[in-house]
Amino acid sequence: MMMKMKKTTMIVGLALSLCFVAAGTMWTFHDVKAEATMTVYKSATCGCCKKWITHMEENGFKVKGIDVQNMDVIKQKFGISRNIASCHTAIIDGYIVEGHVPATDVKRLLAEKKDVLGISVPGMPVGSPGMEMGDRVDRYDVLSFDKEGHLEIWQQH
Ligand SMILES: [Cu+2]
Repeated sequence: MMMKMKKTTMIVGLALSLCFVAAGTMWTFHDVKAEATMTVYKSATCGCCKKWITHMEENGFKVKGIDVQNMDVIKQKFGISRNIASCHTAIIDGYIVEGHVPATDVKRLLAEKKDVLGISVPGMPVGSPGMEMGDRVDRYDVLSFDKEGHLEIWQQH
């Protein structure tokens, strides 16, 4: 009987350590997912869009750029209102990333899995990733938005 109990304890212990290994593996998978392929809709002539894609790639994202004739169609398709719109629209892991959002904010969005449609940097603030112009850096906010059009400050820069 003692032998059997010891064996059970060992099995429980083994199962627990396997759980920790599994949890560790899940974190690794999560990291990979955070760097899932991002699709970026942009116009073919948009230079700052290309620069933003380079910024994302430099931060570990796999990016697929798609050139479209009319970005208004994309904004309508994804329900991006004028007050949060920017030059390019990206989709990753079911989220919308609109405009010159820093890679760190996208990573946080994918990690926290907040119940929002996406995040945006409205317009094209100077100094945001892809909008570098010498030493000038304007302050700007990354906003989160939901289906109802509620906006919240996601991160201040
Ligand atoms: Cu731009």
